[in-house]
Amino acid sequence: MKKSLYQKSFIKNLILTAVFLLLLIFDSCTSEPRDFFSTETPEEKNERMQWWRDGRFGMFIHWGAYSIPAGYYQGEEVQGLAEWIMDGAGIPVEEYEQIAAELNPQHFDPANWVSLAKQAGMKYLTITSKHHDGFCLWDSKVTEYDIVDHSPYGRDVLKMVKEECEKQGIEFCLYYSTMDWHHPQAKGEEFPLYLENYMKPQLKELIENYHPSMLWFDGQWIEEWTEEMGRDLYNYLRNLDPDIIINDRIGKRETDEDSPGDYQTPEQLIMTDILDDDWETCMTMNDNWGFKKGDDNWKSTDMLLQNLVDIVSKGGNYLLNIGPDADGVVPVISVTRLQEIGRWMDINGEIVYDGKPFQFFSEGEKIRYIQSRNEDYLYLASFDWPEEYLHFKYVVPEENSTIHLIGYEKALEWEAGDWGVKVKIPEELQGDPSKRPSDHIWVFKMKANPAETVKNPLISIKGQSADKHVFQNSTLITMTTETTNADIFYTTDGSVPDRNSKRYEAPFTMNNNALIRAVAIREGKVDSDITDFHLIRIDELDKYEQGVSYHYFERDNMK
Ligand code: FHN
Repeated sequence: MKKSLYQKSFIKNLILTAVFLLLLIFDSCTSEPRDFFSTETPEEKNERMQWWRDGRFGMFIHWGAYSIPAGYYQGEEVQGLAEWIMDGAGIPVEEYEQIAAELNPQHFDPANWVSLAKQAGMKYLTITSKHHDGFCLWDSKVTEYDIVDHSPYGRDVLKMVKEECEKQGIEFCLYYSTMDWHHPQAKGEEFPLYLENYMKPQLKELIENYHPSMLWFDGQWIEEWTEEMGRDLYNYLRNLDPDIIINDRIGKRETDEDSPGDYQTPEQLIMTDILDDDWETCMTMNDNWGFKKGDDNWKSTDMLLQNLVDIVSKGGNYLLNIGPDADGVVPVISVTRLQEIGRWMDINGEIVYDGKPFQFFSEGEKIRYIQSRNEDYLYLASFDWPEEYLHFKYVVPEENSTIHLIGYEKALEWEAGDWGVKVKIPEELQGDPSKRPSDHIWVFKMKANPAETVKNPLISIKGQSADKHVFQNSTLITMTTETTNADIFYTTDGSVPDRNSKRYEAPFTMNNNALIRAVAIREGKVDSDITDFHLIRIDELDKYEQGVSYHYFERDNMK
C-alpha cells in the first residue's frame, strides 16, 4: 500500500527525532566533563551565588551520635569539643558504633528546627550529613553506618529536614566531613580508595537524592587531603550539579588563586575588613558545635546581632550554629536567642538583606555604616542606645534628607558641622527602654554622602610609627598628616586632644613614659580620629648584649 505524504513525513520526523535523541544520549555519554574550576566566568559565578549572597544569614546544625554522650565519657567530662568526643576520649570504633546505635530522637521535629531558622530571619540551613565521626544522617546506600540502618530511629533525617525546608522556603545545604574516624580506609595510603569508593558515591547520592543548594566541606587539614583532590572533587560535584555552591574547605585553603571553593569560611571570627571575595563566618552560640551538657557560655542576643551587622558591613554572611540534644531538642537558650533575633529582624531586617558595604564600615566600636544595595540610602547602626543625641562624623546627610530611626515613624531633627552630625532622639523615646522601636542595635536611615575627613596624624620616633615605642634617655617625636593645611593638636598626659590642646609646630623631645594622643583638624572638614602613641623609657638597655642566650637544664639536674 502506498503511503500518504502525511505518513511519509511523519515517519521521516520520527526517524529524525530518534537519531537526534540517540546523538544526545551519545553526546552526554561521551562529552568531557567541564572544568568548572578554571573556566567559569565571573557572570556565571555571580548568577550561581545570588541566592547565597542575598540570604546573608543561615543556620548551622551540628547533630549526630555525639549528641548522646554530650561531652561526657564514663562519667567524666571530656576536654575538647563535644562533637570531637570520639577522638577526645579515644573511644574505639566498635564502642562508638554502639553509642550511635542508640540514637533515637523521639522529639526530633524538622518543622520546629526549620521554623526556628525561618523566625530568626535566616534564609538557609546547613546540616551535618556526616561529621568527623563518620556517622551518616541519611539512608546511604554506600554504608550501613547511618541513622536508618544502624539506629533504632530508622528514619532519614536529611530527607525530613529537606522536605521541611522546601515547605518553609529555606535553602537546604549540607555539611560533609572529608575526615572520617570510622571508615577504615580514610587514613593513610588507602585514602584515595576511600575518596573514590566512598566519598564520591556518597556525595553523588546526596546531590542526586537531596539536591542541596550548597555543600560545606570540613576536615581538609588532614595530611591525606590534597589541593588536587579538592580541585578534582570540585569539578566532579559541579558536573553533577552545575548550580551547586561549595565552600573553600574542599581545598586546603593554602593559596588564594589555586584553591577551589566558592567562598571563604572564617570560623568563630569575623573578617576585620571589607573583602572582595565572598565569605561566611560560622559561629557557635556557646562554646561547642555539638550538644554539650552544661555548656552555658552563651553569647547574648545583643552580641549575636552585633556580629550579624558587623559581618554585613564587611560584605559577609553569618552561619549561626545550634546543637540539638540527643532527643532532637534545641537548647532552650538557643531558641530564645533565635526568637529575639527574629523580633529584631522583623523591624530592622532591611539593613541585613538590603545592605552592602559602604566605602568604610565603622566609626569606633559602636557604629557601623552600611549602604542599600542600590546605593540610594545609607544605614547607620548604633550598637548603643544613643540617649539624647546620636553623633557620627563619616557621612553628611544630603541637604534635604530626612533621617529615620527604623521602626519609628516620624523624621528626626539633625544638624551638621565640622564636628560631624548630631541627630536628636525624640523625647518620647527617652527613659523607659520599652518605648524604643527595638531592644537592640538601632538603625538610622538617610540619604548621605561621605564626609570630607582629615587624615589621622602619624606619630613617629626615628621614622617608626607603630603604636608602642621603647627608647633610652630621650627621643624626638615627629607628627605628620596627609591632609594639607591641617593642624595637629596633641596631649602627652593621655587626655583627649582638641582645638585647645597644644598645637604641633616642630619635632620635640620627650624623656619620660607617656601616652601621646593627637588629632588633625582643618576648618571645613571633619576632624580626624585620634592617634595614640605609647612611649616607654628603658634606661638600662645598653647593659644587655644583643642576641639570644639560654641556659640548659636536665630534669634530673633540677632536683
Ligand atoms: O572540627 C570541626 C568542628 O567540629 C566544627 O564542625 C567546625 C564548624 O566549622 N569545623 C571544624 C573545625 O574547623
